[in-house]
Amino acid sequence: DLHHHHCVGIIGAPFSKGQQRDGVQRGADLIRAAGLVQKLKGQGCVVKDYGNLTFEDIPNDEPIGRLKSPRAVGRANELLAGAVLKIKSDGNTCVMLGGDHSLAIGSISGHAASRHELSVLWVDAHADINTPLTTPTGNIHGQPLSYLIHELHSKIPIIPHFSWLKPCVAAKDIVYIGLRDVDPEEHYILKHLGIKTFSMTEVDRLGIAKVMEQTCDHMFSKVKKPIHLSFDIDALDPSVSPATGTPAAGGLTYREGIYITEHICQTGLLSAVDMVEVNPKQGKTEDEIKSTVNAAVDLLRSCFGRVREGSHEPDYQIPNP
Ligand code: EXY
Ligand code: MN
Ligand code: MN
Ligand code: MN
Repeated sequence: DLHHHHCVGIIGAPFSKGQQRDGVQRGADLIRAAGLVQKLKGQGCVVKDYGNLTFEDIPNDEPIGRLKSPRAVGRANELLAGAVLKIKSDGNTCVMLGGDHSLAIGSISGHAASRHELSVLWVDAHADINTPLTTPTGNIHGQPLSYLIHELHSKIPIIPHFSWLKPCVAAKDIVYIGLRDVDPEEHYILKHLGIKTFSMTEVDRLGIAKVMEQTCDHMFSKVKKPIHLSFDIDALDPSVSPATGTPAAGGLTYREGIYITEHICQTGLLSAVDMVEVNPKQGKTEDEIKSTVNAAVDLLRSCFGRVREGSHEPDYQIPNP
């Protein structure tokens, strides 16, 4: 609401090498061009845009085993982790605009470096928890959580340009919402580690309000940790956000997405947000791109206090004639 202001620091990460479709590197600038900064300011946020990171080209980045572009992904995430740590140290809630979801490696690492412990809320059609040895595609955007989780540390090989990375999240501190396209190996990992998941089946069964109640019960069972929200736009149904690289039918409605972000805002514990996988080149029409980008902007607005019932300044007076 308007009664306390959110300090928001935005970092753009125009990076696409965690997957193979061109265009996703343009997500950050499109979300900005749709008026994100002005809209957040208009709802009372204090916003600092830290601009876009520049990622150096890494020649001869040959696959390692199945892993594609390993050095580029490692290096990009090292840079991003530093930028996120700086934004957190400046006292902001960090917004990372992707780019593909491999960027969660750096975003969560940088966030964790600024805080004792985090809860991670992963909103996605996919589990993104393949290891470098289970990945069916070699795309690192399908793997970020395996690099970040303590319990999987022994399953991650040594990869060049990843030596800076230390696991920083406990399996019990992760909650998923929106799953509907999970590889068998990933499903084993989720069950084996006892990770809390609300697939689309649970969203259907419980409704989004109970899902969020139970999500918060799980995240706050002991101490109230800062929340890292990692929002993959493909969590939403492709009818809402078609401009994304790996769309999956049967996703969250626009309203369910907004309910998630409104609810997380109300906890007062939101500390960093990723908004990833917006890919304009995957939209078939201008309207498809617009709908996807607008959904991303609206989700971010409700992360930072916008509520659908409306709001007003505490000292507002009806004008006298
Ligand atoms: N599970 C598949 C893989 O590991 O390649 C697909 C991953 C898609 C990941 C998208 C971004 O969330
Ligand atoms: Mn507020
Ligand atoms: Mn993802
Ligand atoms: Mn996804």
